[in-house]
Parts: sequence; C-alpha cells; structure tokens
Amino acid sequence: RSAFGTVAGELVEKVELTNAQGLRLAVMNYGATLLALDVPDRHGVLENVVLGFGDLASYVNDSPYFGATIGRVAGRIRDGRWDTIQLSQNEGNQHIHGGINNVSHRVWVIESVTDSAVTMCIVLPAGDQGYPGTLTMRVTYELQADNRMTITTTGHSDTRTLFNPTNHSYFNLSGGLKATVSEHQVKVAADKMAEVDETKCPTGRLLPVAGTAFDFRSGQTITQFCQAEAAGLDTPFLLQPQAPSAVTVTDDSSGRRLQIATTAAAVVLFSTTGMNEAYVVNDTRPMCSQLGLAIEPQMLPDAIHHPDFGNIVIEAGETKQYQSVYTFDTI
Ligand code: G6D
Repeated sequence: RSAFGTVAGELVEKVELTNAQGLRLAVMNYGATLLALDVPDRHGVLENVVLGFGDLASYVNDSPYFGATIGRVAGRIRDGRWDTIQLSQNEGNQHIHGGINNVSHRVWVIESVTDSAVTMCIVLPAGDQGYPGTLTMRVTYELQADNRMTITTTGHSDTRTLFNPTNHSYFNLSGGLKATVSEHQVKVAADKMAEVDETKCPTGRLLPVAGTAFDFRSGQTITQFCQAEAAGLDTPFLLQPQAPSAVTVTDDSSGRRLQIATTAAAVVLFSTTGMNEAYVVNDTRPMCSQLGLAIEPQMLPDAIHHPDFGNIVIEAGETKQYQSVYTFDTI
C-alpha cells in the first residue's frame, strides 16, 4: 500500500497484490480502478495486460475509464430519463457511465486489504446525479491461486433505484503493449446483440448475430471483424445464460488466453478503433487505434427503457451483487 497522489487534497493510494504463481495486480482508490495486471506469457514472462497510466493526473484528465469501476449505471441511458426522474446528462442528451461526477472520478474508501484481496467502498447520497436512494457500492478485487482475478461488486440502497455496475478494463494480452489487439482472437458466447443508434444508445431491438459480422460465437480477430465493420466494436452483446466462458480472448504471439465468466447478463465490447490520442499509455506509447479491447460485463445498457433487457432496479433494502472471474492461462 503506497501513496499514488492527491485529488483536491484527498490522498489516493495504490494497493498491490501478488499470488503464488506471480500474478500481480495493482489497484487505486480513485475510481476503484485496476491500474495494472501482470500475467505470465507462454514462457512464464510476467507483463502487464491492461491499459493505464503511470500517474494520477492522467487518470483525472485523460482517461477513457481505463480500469475504472463504473456506477451507478454503466453505458447510456437515453435522455438521462427514468420515468419522471432527470439524471445528469454528460454525453449530448444521454447519461453515460453514471453521469457527470460519477464513481470513476471519486476517491473511494479502502475498507480492507488482505494477502489476496482488497475491498473499496463509496456511499453515494440520494439525489447524486439525479438518482434516488443512498447507494453503498463495494468492489472487491481478489487474486486466486490459479491465475484468476475475481471482481465482485455490490450495491445496497435505502430506496428503489438503479444499479448496473461494471469494470471498464481495456485488455491487451501482447504484454507491455508490444502490439495492438488487432490480431487477438475474440470469442463471445452471445446469440444476440443490442442494436444501437448513431448516439450509440440502444434502440431496444435485440438482433440475432447469426449471419452477421457480430457473430463471435466461434471466434474471429478484431481485424477480421473490422473488414466488415470498419468502425470497430462498441457493442452490447446478450450472453447465453450460464455460459462457462462469456468472453475468451487469445493472443497467439504471447500465448496468453483470458476467459471471463460473469453473473451479468451481457457484455459490452469496445475496440478503441480510431482512438488515436496524444496521451501516452502505461508510460510506453501514445494511445492508438485498437491498442486495447474494453470488456465490460454488465446488464444491457438503457435496460430501464426496454422490458426484455433485464432488471437493473434495486429495491429498498436490497443488496445486489455481480461477479466476474478473469482466468488466465496460455496456449
Ligand atoms: C464505453 O460504449 C462506451 C464507449 O462508447 C465509450 O467511448 C467508452 O465506454 C469510454 O465502452
């Protein structure tokens, strides 16, 4: 546990965990963010496989939610409306990733640190970003012995409100950003996707992936996908229930494979296609198109407006929990 900087006079700390196999993770309590995750390649070489920054200021000023916890609600809510309630609008008319002053940009409390897990907590007052209910959010990052990282997120509210959290890590399995993710093989256990409009907000239609470029059921590379869909992925997929691996990503060059299982019903994949930015990622190289693949397990975005998108309402007194397990091995 060490100091990582200050935000508006508040101390931000970094916590590092290591397991017996050498898997290493670093998190910080600004945004309850995953800073780094070192994973062995096929020769046992440990390298970081997530996008981040070496300094706190870049997280405050430049970050496209690198590794951040997202809440209260991930993705877009059309017009920022929930019945008669107006939520803060931070992308045109839409509310995205929890609104203007969302949990990704706040300092959380570090509640506990053990050899294998760290838990962070934040209490959001009623009316925050327009949402009713005092919501307590907790996130636990845990390392298991067999190169697994588990992220568990809970929400508890005193009033009926909305809750659809995610972790917004961008993966690049080449290690140390040696290559882009263009040649990563991506497999998604989804028969359907949510159609989105020009604002990237769901239209409400669930479309079969069969016969389209969005069919990732038997796997394809990002390059293959972009040959059909040049804009890349920024797409919500509805997962097959109980799929043992919702998303599998394989990088032939390093041999690393990531399998994600989740209790959430959907996943948003965002391929950073076209994202050429001036900022430098991991103190290594400038952000460029397809430098990372964001994999966001969550309930479908804008679910509150579409009855068949799943339930993101949390009732008064209820505690809701989502868990995603990230398992690494090599091929
Ligand atoms: C999410 O779907 C959204 C993207 O559109 C956005 O740009 C990104 O978060 C930062 O993946």
